[in-house]
Order: sequence, then C-alpha cells, then structure tokens
Amino acid sequence: MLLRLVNPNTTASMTALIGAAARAVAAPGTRIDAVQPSFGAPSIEGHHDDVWAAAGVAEQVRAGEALGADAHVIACFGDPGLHAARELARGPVIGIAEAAFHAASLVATGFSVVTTLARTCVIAEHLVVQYGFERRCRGIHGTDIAVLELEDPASNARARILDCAEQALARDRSGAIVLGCAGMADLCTSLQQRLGVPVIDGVTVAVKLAESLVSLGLGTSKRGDYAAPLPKPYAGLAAPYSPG
Ligand code: 5HY
Repeated sequence: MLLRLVNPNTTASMTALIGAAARAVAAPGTRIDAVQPSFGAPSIEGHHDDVWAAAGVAEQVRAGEALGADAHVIACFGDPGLHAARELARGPVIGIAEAAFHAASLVATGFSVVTTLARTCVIAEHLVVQYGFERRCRGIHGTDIAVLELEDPASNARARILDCAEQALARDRSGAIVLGCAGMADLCTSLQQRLGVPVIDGVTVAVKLAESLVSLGLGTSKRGDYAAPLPKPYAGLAAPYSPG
C-alpha cells in the first residue's frame, strides 16, 4: 500500500525525521511517501500557523489522491486540516493526536500529554474535547521547547521532556505519556525505557492504524460530512484548489 505521510510544516529535516520513524514500523508492503506543503509555516505553534498548515494538508492530500495513495497520515499534533482531508480522500486519513489518544486509552486508564510551547497546549485541549477523551486525558503539559529546537542538540530537549514527563506522571496520576509533537518521534523508545510506562508517539501509531484500516477495506465514509467538497470556483490564491 501507498501511505502518504504529510508533515504540515515546511521544514524538510523534520519531514525526514518523521518519515524515518514511520518507515521503522511500517509493514513490508507499505511504501511511505513523506511530504510537506509547498507553502506555509516552518513550524506550527499556534492558531495562525494552524490555518496555513490546514491549507497545506489539503494541498498534499489532493496530490496524494491523484497518485493513488491508499491512506494519509497528518503528522502534526494539532491534526490540522483533518476533516477537510477526509472530504478529499477515499482512504483513511489519520491525525497523530487522535491516533495517540486512542492508543494511550487502550494501555492506561489515564494519560498525560507532554508537548512543546505552553501556548500550544490549548490546541491539544480542544482536540481532547473534540475527540471525546476528557475522562482519559489527565493533563497537558508544555515544556517550552520550540518545535524546531527539538532538532538542536544544544536545546537539551530530551532531558527537558523526560523531566516534564516524570512530573506529569506524578501530578496527574496517569499511566502513560503521549508525545505532543511529531518531532519527538525519535525520542519515544528511549523515553519509554527511562520512564517505565507506555510512551505513545502519534506518528508510528497512526501508521499502524492506517495499515490496519486499509487491510480491513475501510476507507473514509462518503456519506454525510466527509462527502467530497461541493464543486465551486475558489478565488485568488485558492483558485488552483477549487473542488470539482
Ligand atoms: C507538530 N507543530 O507536531 C506540532 C507540535 C505542536 O510543527 N509539528 C509542528 O507544538 O503543536
């Protein structure tokens, strides 16, 4: 199967990191195309970044459909453009936050989220409510590490995330940690070994969920709100993305 992995920010090195994490768990028959939009923010750290990221996701899902992608993963913890992408796609579209929340709920009665800047916690809070996990998510914690700092060895990101996770487990009385950024995917295994609890990276969970759904013949429902967008001429810079 062809799985199109969309990093909604425009940082190629992060796309490569996310792609490597996905390929490490992908089944032998799964080809991972790791891509990013041709426009938008280098990192997604707030509502304004999120708007442009959603448009970039739509651009890349449209391209994936033209290439015959069997599934898409949106590899950003805000799941930007998820519902629009599901209108465009035939196959499953999995957001890494939604995937991580489901996985965490299967291995612990309560989980904590450790993410990047404190200001992005509200986006995760909105998703917890939107997806119906209020009773399972015990806390959302920012480390005040900027997304692109994750790649900088001088940021000491791993130690700061570990410290935040240890405090979250104690304060929230939770049993699992959800990593709140696709750029943390490469830290998952080592953090789990240190913490001794399940640590969930949404990128790898989303890849396996997409594979499972495709293997079961389950694509996005086209009845109701995920039906294809209504044909209409968009204006201005959106014109090339007109549906229909
Ligand atoms: C992400 N931003 O996974 C989110 C993390 C965040 O550019 N990729 C980004 O801070 O919301």
